[in-house]
Amino acid sequence: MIVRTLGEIEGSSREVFAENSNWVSKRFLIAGDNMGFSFNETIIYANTETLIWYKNHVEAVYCVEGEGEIETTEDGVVYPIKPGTMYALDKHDRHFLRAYEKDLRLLCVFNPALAGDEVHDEDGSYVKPDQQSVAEK
Ligand code: 9YT
Repeated sequence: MIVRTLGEIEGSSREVFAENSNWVSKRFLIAGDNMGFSFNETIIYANTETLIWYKNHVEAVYCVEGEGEIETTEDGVVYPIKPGTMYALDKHDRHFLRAYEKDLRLLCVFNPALAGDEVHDEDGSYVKPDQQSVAEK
């Protein structure tokens, strides 16, 4: 059984801040936990836009707080995000993620699991699992 609290994550190496300061990811479950997926709470800061393209992962995202939108870059379709909305990047969809005037609080599941220390590269992606360094357990 694994039990963790937000208080334990915050201030530890499982709390990862984006290099562009657009988000913080609190990584409750990472690859080293051997669940086959990772599970994060992510805060997307208000009034930000982030280009994301998870070429090497699929991700499901469930919004519990805030308001924003995603825009898929291939076709320009905009999907509103608010509490109760889930989206899944099942096709490795390249997209902009925008938070409006309040922070977005999102619960995120990645497969394969994140090693734990990933931040986006210049494409907005994370490295392949076999290129990952293994973060703190
Ligand atoms: C929704 C999303 O992908 N936000 C960027 C951070 C990511 N969720 C993460 O690493 O937790």
